[in-house]
Amino acid sequence: MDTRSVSQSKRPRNLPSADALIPSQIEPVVEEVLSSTPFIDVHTHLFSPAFGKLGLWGIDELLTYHYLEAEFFRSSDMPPERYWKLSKREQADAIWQVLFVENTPISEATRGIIALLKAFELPAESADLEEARSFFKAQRIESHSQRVLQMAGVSTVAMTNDPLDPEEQSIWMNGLKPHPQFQSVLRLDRILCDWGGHWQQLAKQGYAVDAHASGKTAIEIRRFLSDWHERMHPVYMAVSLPDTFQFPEDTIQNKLLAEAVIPSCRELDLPLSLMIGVRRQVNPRLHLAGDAVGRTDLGALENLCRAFPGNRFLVSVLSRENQHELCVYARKFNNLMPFGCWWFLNNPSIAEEITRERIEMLGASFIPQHSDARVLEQVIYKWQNTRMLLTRLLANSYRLLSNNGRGIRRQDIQHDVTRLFRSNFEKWTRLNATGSSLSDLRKEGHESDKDR
Ligand code: FIX
Ligand code: ZN
Repeated sequence: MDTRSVSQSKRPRNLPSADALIPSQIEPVVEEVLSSTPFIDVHTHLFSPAFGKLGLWGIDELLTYHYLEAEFFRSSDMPPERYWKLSKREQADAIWQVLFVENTPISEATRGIIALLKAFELPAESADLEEARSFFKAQRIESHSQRVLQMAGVSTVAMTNDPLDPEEQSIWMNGLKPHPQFQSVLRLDRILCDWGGHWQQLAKQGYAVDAHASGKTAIEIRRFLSDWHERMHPVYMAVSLPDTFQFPEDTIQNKLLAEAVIPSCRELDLPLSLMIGVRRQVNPRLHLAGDAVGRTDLGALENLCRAFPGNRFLVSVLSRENQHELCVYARKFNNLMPFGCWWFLNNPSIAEEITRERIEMLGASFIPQHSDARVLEQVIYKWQNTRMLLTRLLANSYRLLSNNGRGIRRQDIQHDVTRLFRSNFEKWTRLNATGSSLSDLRKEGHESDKDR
């Protein structure tokens, strides 16, 4: 018996088109497309130069990144209380000595520092940081930030802007010139995760809110959000939520979410980013490095996506154990866009597993990565790593597809890479495509370098 199905036997063989790549060309073309496509970094803690001291950059900030501080406390006998009393420069020296001089920097975060030093042609094995310090001291932040984004292959970054952060607030209130490469994001952690500690700030600004979120509170928060929308022009609103997050549940947080934030997002046509699964301050002695992770009940996300089909949700979950479920929910709800391998997941082994799973389950309908950079130059090594990983993963997917009988053309690869690292986000946030290519960025970088 002929085992071919009727339709198979009648259909002419689907021959690869003339411009299809031969298998050995696939990986180099994927690599080339990834390196020439400017990415959008959809979540960072960076600031445009106009924010002054809030924007972190340079070797001392890089070495005192909280990822490295956590590793430092594992290899040093210095108690955290003593470390916090040191100056930033002394802290950086201590971390360099322990993690880079006395030990081999094989962890992901320490390797990142080495990659950065190499990118700026700075010594990676010296006993002190003097040369690196004088290099960064000679930079002007305006041209340096442009050069760094160009080196990272990133056209645009999304900042994290909390209107209740006292330092940021005054900068926004004094009027801030928007920067085309630094998009703002309205972060709601203070409002949604600690209403008790922050409602009075809104009340002082003239919004009729109260501690119990009763009466006109929800309407007034919507007015507050719309005022800040006018001031900031954010590309989305965002909140990070604990692993214990439940929805629906009778809490102030959920009341504010359902009656203020979600309707505001709909009205202002903004997505809401939910970053779920953090266990804040499990070890307060470590300050920012003291947060951990917990598996969450993604039934809460299911309920939100189903209850609010007119809203768009950008979602990252911190626990490795929640990743497969997130993909399943994204298959059920097209108002859900998974993004990034967040924080403790941004390691090659875990990012590989998650990204492969997402490609297999969602094709190109997700955003593979964000840098979460807190210090400007981190975007260089973080995006270098992402491009390296995606080269392997995408090339493998195209090889499998080619074996299945579909010709792969350069334009197919370009289409997918643009979708993954630009247009999924542009479409979700209605961000206008700038159309700037990496060669435009390079030109801009060169020009500003000359200005120095
Ligand atoms: O809540 C967040 O946006 C987290 O990404 C950060 O607060 C966290 O400390 C971090 O830097 C993770 O990469
Ligand atoms: Zn973050």
